[in-house]
Amino acid sequence: MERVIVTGCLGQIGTELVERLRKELGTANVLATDIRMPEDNPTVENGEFKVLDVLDKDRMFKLAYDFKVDTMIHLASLLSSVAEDRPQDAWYINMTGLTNALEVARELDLLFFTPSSIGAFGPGTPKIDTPQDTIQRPKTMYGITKVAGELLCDYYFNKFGVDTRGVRFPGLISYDTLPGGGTTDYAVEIYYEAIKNNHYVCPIKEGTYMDMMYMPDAIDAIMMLLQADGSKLVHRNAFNISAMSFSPELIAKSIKKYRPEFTMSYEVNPKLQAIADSWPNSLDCHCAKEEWGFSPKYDLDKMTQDMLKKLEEKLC
Ligand code: AKB
Repeated sequence: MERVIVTGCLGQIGTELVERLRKELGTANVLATDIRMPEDNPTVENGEFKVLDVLDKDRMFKLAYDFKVDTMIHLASLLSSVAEDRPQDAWYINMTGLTNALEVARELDLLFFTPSSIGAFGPGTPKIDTPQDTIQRPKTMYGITKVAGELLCDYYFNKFGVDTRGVRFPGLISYDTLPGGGTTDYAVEIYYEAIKNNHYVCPIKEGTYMDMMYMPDAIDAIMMLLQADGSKLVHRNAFNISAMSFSPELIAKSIKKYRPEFTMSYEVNPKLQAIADSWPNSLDCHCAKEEWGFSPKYDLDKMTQDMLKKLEEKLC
């Protein structure tokens, strides 16, 4: 990996990944793209940036070709909650965007990364220690696009030899850029509200466990998988990865350790709750550990301390 194009670079993952790629590969070797160009945005201003709608395959090809990339990181996608509101758009954007990106990777012989999600599992999947290879019958449109995406990436590897790689991300928690339209977004919002109001109204029911990870570990995981020896990868696409599994009351308890005045109440959102209930409680990540050395550094309390510190600096 020497020269990279990133789609969806202004999202929660893209913002921090582009910064890391620019640091490791050199600013001139990273082309950040997104569907819009906001003003006063460090990702846009601190390096190469182009507007790209991932539905425009010709422009995607031209940008990748002209920039002479050897790697494509395709992040543009609608998340689970918004995808339930706009299922037709979600299918079109998530699948056409991915197909276009895979085609460009095939035509230009690129190393390829795209994330899947815990959303690729459904109510029929074992909930505890969810295995790497198991039943995947999601009930959400987001999950359906993620399973189809995993299979498509496998297909491009097996049929065309495209070096496709991917992980199933859990909920990602970060202080830099807010997530947009996901089911696990509550685990980010809670920290903002703790700093701003010392209170959070939680849309997810007590006792609902989901896998989560702090963004520095997620960025490390992408970098490690892209730099891993391909011959050692048995699974290649959609490795289970997770750093912790918690329910709303456990994250609230962790925040209280450092801000005793913090309180939480519940106003359950039925749409989000139904999605959360259909996802695993905790993933088995041993394949990622064995095949490419995945090893997250942050547990819940360590993440809470860092989130609160960073958000105090940002918001106060
Ligand atoms: C979402 O909640 O939709 C995402 C995810 C787990 O894929 N954060």
